Amino acid sequence: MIKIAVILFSFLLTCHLLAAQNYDEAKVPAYTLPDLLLSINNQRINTAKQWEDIRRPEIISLFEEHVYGTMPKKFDEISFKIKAENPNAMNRKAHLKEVEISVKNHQQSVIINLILFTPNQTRKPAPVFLLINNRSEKNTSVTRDTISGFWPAEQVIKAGYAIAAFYYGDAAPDNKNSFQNGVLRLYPEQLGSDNGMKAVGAWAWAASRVMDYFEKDSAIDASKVTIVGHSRGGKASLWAAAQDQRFAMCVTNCSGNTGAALSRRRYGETIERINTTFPHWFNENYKNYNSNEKALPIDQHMLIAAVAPRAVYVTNASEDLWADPKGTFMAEKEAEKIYKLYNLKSSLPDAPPPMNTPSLKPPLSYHIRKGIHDLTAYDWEQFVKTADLYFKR
Ligand code: GTR
Repeated sequence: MIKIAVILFSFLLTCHLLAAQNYDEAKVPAYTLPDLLLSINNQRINTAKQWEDIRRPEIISLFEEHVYGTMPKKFDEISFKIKAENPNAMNRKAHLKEVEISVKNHQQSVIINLILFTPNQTRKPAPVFLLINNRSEKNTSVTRDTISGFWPAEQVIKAGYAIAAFYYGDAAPDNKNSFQNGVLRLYPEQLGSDNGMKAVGAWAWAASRVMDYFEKDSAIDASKVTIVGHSRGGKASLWAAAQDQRFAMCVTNCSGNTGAALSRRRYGETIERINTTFPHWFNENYKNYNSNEKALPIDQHMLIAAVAPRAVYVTNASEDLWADPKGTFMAEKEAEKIYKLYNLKSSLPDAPPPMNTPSLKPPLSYHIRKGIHDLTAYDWEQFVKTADLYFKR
């Protein structure tokens, strides 16, 4: 009887939360965004140096404390093993490496399996796109028996870039009962603290370990690594690039709430909703902001800004209102202030551009694709064009 009552109660609660999602622009509450250029001690930030010395580190700590959890920097050991290799993959167009990245800490270990294709058309170290794969591993098939727009490796190789991916579940299973069975085994202390990282933090941590590998592979130009993520993977790619400055460019595709969209707008998915459905993504402190966005000392424009002066590509899809396209574009627009400190001019238009009309020019790029919540060959085509401009190829 009690069990039935509990099930009924959680069902009603979920219905209530679902019904509460707003898609009406007129119902977006009035809000004030936290000031990017005002430090916690009320110091005005006027220069790139002040930004780098004071405000940026402050913002990263605030995101660690209130949202994604602390990012562990140390571990006892890292090793890389080439498990399989094929220098003539993709009809001789690419060199395939399957790399086992093994990290040890406190006698525990985690293995991140990296799939990497480098282009054979050049002998020079190649710039690379790294995808945090949050969908089926079929998308990153090494035999290429499946070719998908989610990771269009042939297309990217043809453009002269290396392309890589790891499966996010290697770092943290995407499940509220088992997310601990990955990177978090190395850092058990994180689990006991309210500001400890959970799954999104672990996915971003793993991306940094892949970066550690890229720095050792002479086929890769580690100064030209683009980290790509879609949706929950896009929240992780943005967090990875914000705090690990070795990533030269970040793609955050349809990342929505607690990705590139402003939380304070409460349009589409909200903090309460995301914390309820996915309690294993963000830290415990973040739950204090359920229906209480205005108490947050940050909003997501500050995460995009933390990537400056490096390049960021933000996207949306026209049918993906859940991810709040307007609030996403507005967040990116806000970040312009920081690029300006570096004398970097943004080419973003004043209002969101029409569908399928990318604003490509780095360092701040944006497009809204016609269609559903997805990562497609069209999106990748634009990322490659932007990388060509950014890396002057
Ligand atoms: C949804 C979630 C979004 C987004 C998406 C995805 O259910 O509400 O925040 O992460 O999943 O990852 O595809």
